[in-house]
Amino acid sequence: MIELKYGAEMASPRQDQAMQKFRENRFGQFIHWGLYSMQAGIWQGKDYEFAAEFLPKIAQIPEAQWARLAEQFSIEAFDAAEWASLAVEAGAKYITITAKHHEGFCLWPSEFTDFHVGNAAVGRDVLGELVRAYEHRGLDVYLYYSVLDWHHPDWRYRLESTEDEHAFGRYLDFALNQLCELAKRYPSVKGFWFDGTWDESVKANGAWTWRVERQLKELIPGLIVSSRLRADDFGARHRDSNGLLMGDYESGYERRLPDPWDRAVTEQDWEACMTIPQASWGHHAGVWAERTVKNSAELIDMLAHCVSLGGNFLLNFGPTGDGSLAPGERVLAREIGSWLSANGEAIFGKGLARNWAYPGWGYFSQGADPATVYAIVSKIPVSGRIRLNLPAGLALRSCTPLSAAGAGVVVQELEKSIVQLDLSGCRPETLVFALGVAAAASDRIWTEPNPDVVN
Ligand code: FHN
Repeated sequence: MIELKYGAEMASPRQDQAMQKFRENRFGQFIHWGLYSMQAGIWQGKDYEFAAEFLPKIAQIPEAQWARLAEQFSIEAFDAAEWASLAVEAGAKYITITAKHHEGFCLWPSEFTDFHVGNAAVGRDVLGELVRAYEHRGLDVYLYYSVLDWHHPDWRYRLESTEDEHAFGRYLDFALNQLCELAKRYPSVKGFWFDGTWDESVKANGAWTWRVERQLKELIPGLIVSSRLRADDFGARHRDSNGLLMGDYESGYERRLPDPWDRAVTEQDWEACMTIPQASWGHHAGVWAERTVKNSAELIDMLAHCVSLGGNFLLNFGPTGDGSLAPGERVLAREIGSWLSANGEAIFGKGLARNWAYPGWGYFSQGADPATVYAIVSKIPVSGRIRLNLPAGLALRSCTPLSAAGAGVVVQELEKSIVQLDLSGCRPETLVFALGVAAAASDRIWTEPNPDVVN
């Protein structure tokens, strides 16, 4: 073991109530919203095929010109309560909001910069409105904070001179002040989600990342901090130089999910974040983004994938520049929510079904009840039939579809420990079955005909 001053603080996952809640939530809504939402990936008529929030860099827009967009940020259509309602309809249990993205514009009136909503055309504490609205609807709120800041004159990508070191030292003081300000203004938030921490300048300041985590946790006991904040004494990120996770959960899965066979990932808490179009987090109005939009079946599959490996799924939404929710995203949110209202039992508070191998046609999940396993069937084969290979010593006692769509299932014992589900009579959507399992008492494993079978 290498001696570290700023490495991991825990050798195993946190088990306190706040962390249990994080784990049970499983499905969160990510919100990317800022000045870039008004431009929506388009500058002077040109559609930039790149993440909308990167427009100032991609279109090489001078900083002062970009900053003037705050004068147009009047967000007439913004209604925090409506946003919160849609999150509830989608079935999300928590929300992560970009308090400040790389552009540096703050959604709260910060006393440490002039570049904030209080000075923009809107002139209100938009973040405060969102925190209150989401909490009022029972959702946990997390704040996204980009350490990378394109607007601040003291930001440095790397430290090449004493002057750089001084400037960046001032920047780190500024960022810590802002973070403490956020924790004091919104003490009910459950966690901080960090980003923009990959540059050499931040990696050279592992001590600062360690201090930030400490200070925020002193201000808000039980606070949850993503691994992306942290660097250790030697600049190792997420995991310290001894391979131990820093922060409270692994937040490195971005627009990708772990291999479904990967059991190692279940040894810690983790969360994957995902865009609806291929690669834009901020609202993008271009054809490129529209062409790559995922459908609700794909997103539900990803959610189930994460849950089956004990992870959370944070699905991003990019509201438009006037504050209204993008129509396509409303539809997706409702479709996911409608699926969750029938099948959420297999998702919330569930995780890895130990001893059940990845089946290929979907996923297994399980909660604390050892007698129930959920089969989430997202890829129904052309034959309409799937096989359940039961772990040794277990028998199937019941197979109950969670939604009416699965009512036509026909269950058939093929041989000891192998059961076939014929789904050709079911409606073609992601089907979920609650499998009642128990120790095998005899060779006959399917005891009662399923009352729901339509044959
Ligand atoms: O550059 C950002 C990007 O805009 C977005 O915020 C994502 C969300 O995970 N994080 C960064 C890329 O890793």
